[in-house]
Amino acid sequence: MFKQYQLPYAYDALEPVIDALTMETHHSKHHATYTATLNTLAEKAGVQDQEITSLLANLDQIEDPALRNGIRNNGGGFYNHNLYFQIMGPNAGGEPTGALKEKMDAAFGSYDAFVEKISALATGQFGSGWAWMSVTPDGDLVLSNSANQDNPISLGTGNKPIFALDVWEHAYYLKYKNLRAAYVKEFFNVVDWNAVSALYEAAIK
Ligand code: MN3
Repeated sequence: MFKQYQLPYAYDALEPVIDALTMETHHSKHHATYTATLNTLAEKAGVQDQEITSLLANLDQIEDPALRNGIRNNGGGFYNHNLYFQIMGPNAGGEPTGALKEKMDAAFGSYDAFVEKISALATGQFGSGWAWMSVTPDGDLVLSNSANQDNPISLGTGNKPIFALDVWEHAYYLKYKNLRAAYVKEFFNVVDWNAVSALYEAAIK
């Protein structure tokens, strides 16, 4: 049974960057539906007891193409939003600190350069998708984007995502309308770098 990440903050806690109605719809409708559908499909495929990361890394184990595709999309939607909601928070923003900051500066040059690079990936993703910062098996940091609910795990990169930026229209359209770049620019004001640091530390262990 896959359990949806429960928000430790209220739907309106990320105002004005993310409006309350977007948060409520995103978490209680979109994410809840991905989770429920994943549970139904995983039961059918007999993979309901696997870790989601292992399941997404080994989609080939599911022989039925329709089930495999459904689990790729809904399992991705489940995992991706768990991460996205986890790395946001109220009274957040600012810049990373400690070991994560040092690693990001080494990988991308500076925090501003990181923002520039991942923003380009987020705005440049054609159609629905995501932008990512991930840890490689060697402990390096890399940026990427992906379509639909794919992610670095389901794409078989072997990398562990620690930062997820949702650029599906449902993530921003109520407030930002067609202006994805405006949403991406504001998004960094609600990033909880303590949460990203914790994910980084776990990923390099
Ligand atoms: Mn979404």
